[in-house]
Amino acid sequence: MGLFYTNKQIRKINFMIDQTQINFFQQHGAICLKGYFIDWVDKLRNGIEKLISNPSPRERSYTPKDGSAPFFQDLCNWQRIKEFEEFIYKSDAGKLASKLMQSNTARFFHDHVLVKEPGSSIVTPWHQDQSYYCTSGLQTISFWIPLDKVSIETTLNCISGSHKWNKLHKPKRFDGTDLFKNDKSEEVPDIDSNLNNYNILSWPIEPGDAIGFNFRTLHGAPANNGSLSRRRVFSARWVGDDAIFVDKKGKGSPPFDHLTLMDGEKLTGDDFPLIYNSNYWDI
Ligand SMILES: O=C(O)CCC(=O)C(=O)O
Repeated sequence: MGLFYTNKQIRKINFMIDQTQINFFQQHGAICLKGYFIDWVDKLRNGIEKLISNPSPRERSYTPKDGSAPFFQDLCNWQRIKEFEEFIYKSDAGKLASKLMQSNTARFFHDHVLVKEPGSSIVTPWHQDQSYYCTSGLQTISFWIPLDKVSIETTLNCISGSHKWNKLHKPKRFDGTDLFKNDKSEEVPDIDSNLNNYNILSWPIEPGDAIGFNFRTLHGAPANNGSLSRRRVFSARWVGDDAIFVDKKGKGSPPFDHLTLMDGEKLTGDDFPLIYNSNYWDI
């Protein structure tokens, strides 16, 4: 890893988060954080352009059959894109994650870039990220950080309280195919035909805002076809004290094929750096 920061450097914290926000996130499984990452917008945009011009073997982009613009996606690039690594180590995201997760520690899980080009007709289907992951635990958060203005029509939608349903639905690729072979788990319910049954949280977004959501929260996002602007998103995903490795016995997403951790072991190792620990850094 190219960057090393002392605890003092990591401790430069500029944000405020109060108990009302923590309670909101714990209760609803999602929260809108206004302006928290404003200082990182240009840097993350640069990182995304570098990534698009040199994607990883994990790139999974979707090109709509109707000829509209693509939906670019790539994962786990912080070890080679310096702007992403700096964000993880130097921004306040780790401490913010630990506070919202109510965890003493925040460990980085993975980065994910999701760019819907203007006019893209690809809808992100409803899903729970936890179903795709080689980790489990209740203390989790993803920061979905748009680098463009996102209207209420195209923003992320999260189902309030779904992180507490105690149920993980079948993971599917965004083209509708099953992620794991012979997966008999329950399908995601037909939310779009029954919108009145759910309390859906969504917020219009300015660059530098973030939506934080639990890995178990059901979420999805509309197409970008009503919009003339790009929808570039950097997503940073975090786990807390209770994170363990889960052997999904198949190629999850991210794949993390090279890990040698045993089922049930604490999630540690170079891929998952410990970024924040309140026992040492909350002086
Ligand atoms: O950006 C999107 O379209 C979907 C985001 C998402 O599913 C995620 O960040 O887990």
